[in-house]
Amino acid sequence: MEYGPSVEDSTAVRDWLAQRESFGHFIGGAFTDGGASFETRDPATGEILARIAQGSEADVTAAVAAARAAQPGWAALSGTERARHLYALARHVQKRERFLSVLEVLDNGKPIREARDIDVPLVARHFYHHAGWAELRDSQFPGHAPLGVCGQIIPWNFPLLMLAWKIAPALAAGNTVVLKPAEYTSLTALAFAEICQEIGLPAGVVNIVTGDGATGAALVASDVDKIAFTGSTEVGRGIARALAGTGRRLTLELGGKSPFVVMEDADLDAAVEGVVDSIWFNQGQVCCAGSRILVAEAVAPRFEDLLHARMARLRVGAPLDKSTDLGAIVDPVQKDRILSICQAAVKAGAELVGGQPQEGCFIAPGYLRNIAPANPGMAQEIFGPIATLSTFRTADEAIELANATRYGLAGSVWSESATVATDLAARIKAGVIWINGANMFDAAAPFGGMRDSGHGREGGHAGMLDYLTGPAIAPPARTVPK
Ligand code: TXE
Repeated sequence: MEYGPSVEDSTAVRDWLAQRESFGHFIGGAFTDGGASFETRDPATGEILARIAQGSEADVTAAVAAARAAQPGWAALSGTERARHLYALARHVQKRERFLSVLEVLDNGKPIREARDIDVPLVARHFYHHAGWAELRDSQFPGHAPLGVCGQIIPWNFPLLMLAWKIAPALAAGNTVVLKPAEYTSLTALAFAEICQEIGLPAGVVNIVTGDGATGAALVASDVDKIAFTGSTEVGRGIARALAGTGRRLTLELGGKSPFVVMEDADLDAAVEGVVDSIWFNQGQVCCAGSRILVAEAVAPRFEDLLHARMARLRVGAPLDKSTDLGAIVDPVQKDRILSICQAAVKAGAELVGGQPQEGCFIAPGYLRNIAPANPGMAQEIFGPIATLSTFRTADEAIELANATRYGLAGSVWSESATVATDLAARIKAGVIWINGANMFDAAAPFGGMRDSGHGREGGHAGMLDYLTGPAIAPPARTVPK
């Protein structure tokens, strides 16, 4: 029996958009109206979805004032009370799982399978996990205090998930927030604002100001106690310069060019599947994507055959179609950026396999082979569905290649030997290493980079510390068992 394409129904989301048309900011528990705005589009079709408010300096100031006013009350709640709100956010995200997944797909272009099975469930998981930390804060972080008001700037590749990574720990610690979503993808943040209203989150605890880089810069310049930024290394550097000497806290989660190391004894089928999860997940628009595949020379021909065959079976197409593997690139500007890096790589001598542009915002999966270490495609983050493929002879050479980057976000090692894998993992300079796996996330596992990939951690105990002051009093001395 043949199955036709099964397409997720978007009627509920379209009704929701039609009722609103134009979205204001979410400040002090209510939506604003009027003011300058811009269009947000479905990258798969080019259709205009809604108009979004362009946040001014005055909007940012109003949002920070609302967050400042709400913060003492929020921090004074018992851990159990704060946890109750975080549990409610988690539960309501789960209840609206389908709605939020479809909205994310329309705004961002990612395949529905990914939004529904990965992004939105992880959003709920982050709020559940951090509800636990809200309850445990005083016992686990004695003497620490919340920072106050946190400004949070997020990118467009995982819009709702990045919101959860930022808001959940901040609230658990007793901070209030002003969050700025990316200009391409504001819609799920605004739907989340409605959830905040629905669960009765105290006004001003979460504020959302939409807009572009200028709105983000206004937030950086505002009277906040911390900036948490995820985005490009260039913008992250500018933010670090702007905050230098102000005493304000800063965490940066920036780009990457993560190595994906396949040793001679690796399970090659599993490793090929790992590449699919690594660089062709979310069209390669993933900060920790395993974008530099490094394969042991002895198995490289066999690995490449398998890779090529698997790549040919991937389906590029309508993001709401449940059989789609790769959806749309988020915006034509990003598509052009990806293609120009690939062209430069080819001009410098690399061979591009697949990776052809298609009509609209689509690019077929691909990889660059025969690529020299100095090729621009090896150095720059492509942030699209194109990996590089190079070979090595020895483990030392693999490490040398893996660390030949200014980034240090993630890495992945494939070997059937636990000794080989753990030895290599320890020698790769990156914040996160996966063994025989890739792009695996959990709210309990701290995520973050080193070098040009930024600093600070999100998730787990380490992530909580980035939203708390240092201990005001010395923690109780530990007794060492004899
Ligand atoms: O990022 P920007 P862009 C990388 C990736 C991508 C490239 C460019 O390589 O191709 O960056 O993407 C806000 N002050 N990553 O241009 O501009 C902006 O409005 C304060 C990797 O979209 O860094 C958005 O909300 N904020 C990355 C956010 O910063 C500013 C994810 C990210 O946008 C600002 C995204 C300013 N001066 C891109 N200028 C990752 N680590 O996952 C912009 N913004």
